[in-house]
Amino acid sequence: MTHNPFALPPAFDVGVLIADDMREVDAVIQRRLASQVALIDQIAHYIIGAGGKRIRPRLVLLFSSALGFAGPERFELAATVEFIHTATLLHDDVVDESGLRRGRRTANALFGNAASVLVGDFVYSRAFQMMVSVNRMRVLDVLADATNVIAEGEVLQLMNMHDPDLAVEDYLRVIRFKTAKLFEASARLGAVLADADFETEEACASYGRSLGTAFQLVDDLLDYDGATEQLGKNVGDDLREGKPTLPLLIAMERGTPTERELVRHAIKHGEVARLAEIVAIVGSTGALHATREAARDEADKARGALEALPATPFRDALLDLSVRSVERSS
Ligand code: GRG
Repeated sequence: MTHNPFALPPAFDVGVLIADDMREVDAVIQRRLASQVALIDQIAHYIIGAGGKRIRPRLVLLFSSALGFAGPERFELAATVEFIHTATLLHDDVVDESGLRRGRRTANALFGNAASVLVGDFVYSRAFQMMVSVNRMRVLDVLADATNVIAEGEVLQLMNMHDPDLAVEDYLRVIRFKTAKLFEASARLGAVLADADFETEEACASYGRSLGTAFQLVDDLLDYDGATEQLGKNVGDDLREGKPTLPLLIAMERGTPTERELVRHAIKHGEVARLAEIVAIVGSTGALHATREAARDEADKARGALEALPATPFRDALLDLSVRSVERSS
């Protein structure tokens, strides 16, 4: 079988329902990635070709279809949110000095920081050309707001680094900004395209927000759980940066004084020498389990929001996605 870089891992395959639509999105992605500048072409194709789960474009497609919109603008906007996501990854891997992404060396590791940031800028500004092309002010409104909030989230996260006393609500604020906002915008765009009423649009946005929050909670717990090859990134990266994520915050709350001190020290100093012990503490205190439960609660909320939508196979697919997003191990 030939390798299809756009195939969704089984855990995220919501069936053949939108398979044709996703192929259309991939065609837009390929067309819109084109640049006469060889290095842009090379790096942009490198990161996009590595695949990824394509969850955000799926939200645009599933919500617009669930609300009866079938115009080609949905492909353009689905590709747009994937481009915004890709630009943030290119920038984030530079900021985090990450070496592995989607099971491959990161663009910064291969091509250098400057090229990664600049190609991120290209992909990001291409996304703006694409969103303008659908000629709807509300679309610009939603995406300008989302990208601004994502950037705020990253800066907030930077300010929280190495702080073992971070409050859970401040941690949650960061993940709502840096991750959930783009999920929210993707879902909302489906409703905007379909000219849905205010309540329906807010329900779609609410699903996206909750799903995105659940998704990041799982992302954070996998950093202390997943095997590297399954995860496609390096376990312990968050600790190396001194990121106080929920698994660590809960482990400190529940651990013995000695365990608490070990985790505090690791956050303060970005110390990974005792990663194995910290992974053990996160497991034995039940912090991993509690983080997964927090994600399940958010996914429940997401499912509740779907009640505002008509019963269609697209809504069923969104229900399914909320379960798989939380139970995933990669
Ligand atoms: C360019 C608007 C802009 C902002 C720059 C660096 C930055 C500010 C934002 C980074 C935000 C970020 C990387 C959040 C994490 C989001 C996240 C959960 C990424 C992983 O998403 P998946 O699992 O990735 O959907 P795949 O590889 O499947 O596409």
